[in-house]
Amino acid sequence: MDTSNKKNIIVYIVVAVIVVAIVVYALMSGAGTKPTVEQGAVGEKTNQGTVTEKGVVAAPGTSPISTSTGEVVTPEGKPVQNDVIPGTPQAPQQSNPTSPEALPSATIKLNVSSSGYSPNQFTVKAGNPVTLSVTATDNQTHVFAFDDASLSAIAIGVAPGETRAITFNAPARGEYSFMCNVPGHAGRGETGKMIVQ
Ligand SMILES: [Cu+2]
Repeated sequence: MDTSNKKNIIVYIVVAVIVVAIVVYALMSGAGTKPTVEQGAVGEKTNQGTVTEKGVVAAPGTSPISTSTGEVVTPEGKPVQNDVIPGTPQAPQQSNPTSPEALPSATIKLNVSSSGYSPNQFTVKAGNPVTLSVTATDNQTHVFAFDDASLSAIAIGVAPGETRAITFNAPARGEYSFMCNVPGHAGRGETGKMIVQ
């Protein structure tokens, strides 16, 4: 093998290593996976909710999804925070009582009763806006909450028969368990898991 062939091989190897590094970096950083938000004229209904001046609103009372950044924001336009006390101004806001039929088609709809959550598992995309609804299908009050303190702000409380929703920014990839935090309810099986991909 002469010197120029050796040089060529080295160049090929260097180029291959750089290409692999770029691909790995792109996959790990989620490059190209900007939050997706449906665009439309004010008043128009999309699969994520109704377009308003503040963004797309899934149900009256929920935090809007900004049509410019695709992030769930406060009424002042700042990204909501997932790790604050539920109901505070920085937190994603839960909706007023609604009906499951009135919610946009992209909503992840959970039922809860003394026999548990149904479904008890759902999958979302990291960084994307998620609307989740909870319906109490029995004659009890239930409170949806995550176990992880980093998602403390995402909570939904429902009275017997009631449906409410919340729109939040999905966290980083991983598995996040949830439960009903009314005393005794998690212990009898009101638990589940959110998978973030
Ligand atoms: Cu419960």
